[in-house]
Amino acid sequence: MKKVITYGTFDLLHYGHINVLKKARELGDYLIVALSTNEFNAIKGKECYFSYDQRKKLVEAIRYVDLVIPEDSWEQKVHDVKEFKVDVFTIGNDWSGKFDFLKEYCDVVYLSRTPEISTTKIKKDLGLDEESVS
Ligand code: C2G
Repeated sequence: MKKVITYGTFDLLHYGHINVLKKARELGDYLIVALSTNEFNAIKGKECYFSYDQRKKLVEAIRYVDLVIPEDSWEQKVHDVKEFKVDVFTIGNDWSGKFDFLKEYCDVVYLSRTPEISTTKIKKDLGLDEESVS
């Protein structure tokens, strides 16, 4: 069984997330999503609308996803690849080149992003971004 892993916040789940998860799943037979905890999002400088548990429930409901685990540090990827015997690490190409160090342990695939949508854009369009709310 070819196992794939990807990482992300997946806040305000949208079709760009679904596209990348579909493509990630198509790289193998089993997809693990390491979902950023709120504490790790704070390290990434992101503030989530949905809690970790709410985001986990949403991501677990996606047909392409087989397992959701927490992502709480930048350093856990090598451990995760070894622990889950992962064959492929994948992520959107906004991260292109950033995780090439994983090539020592598994295949590394950067997937094209869905350009026109983002959680930030959704918040802005709904007037929920910092400028609109302040
Ligand atoms: N994504 C996409 N198209 C979009 C928006 C997001 O393909 N329009 C992809 C991203 O490239 C990423 C995944 O969806 O692969 C999740 O995106 P985010 O929730 O923004 O995750 P990010 O903050 O990039 O977290 O350790 C890695 C980080 O946790 C990645």
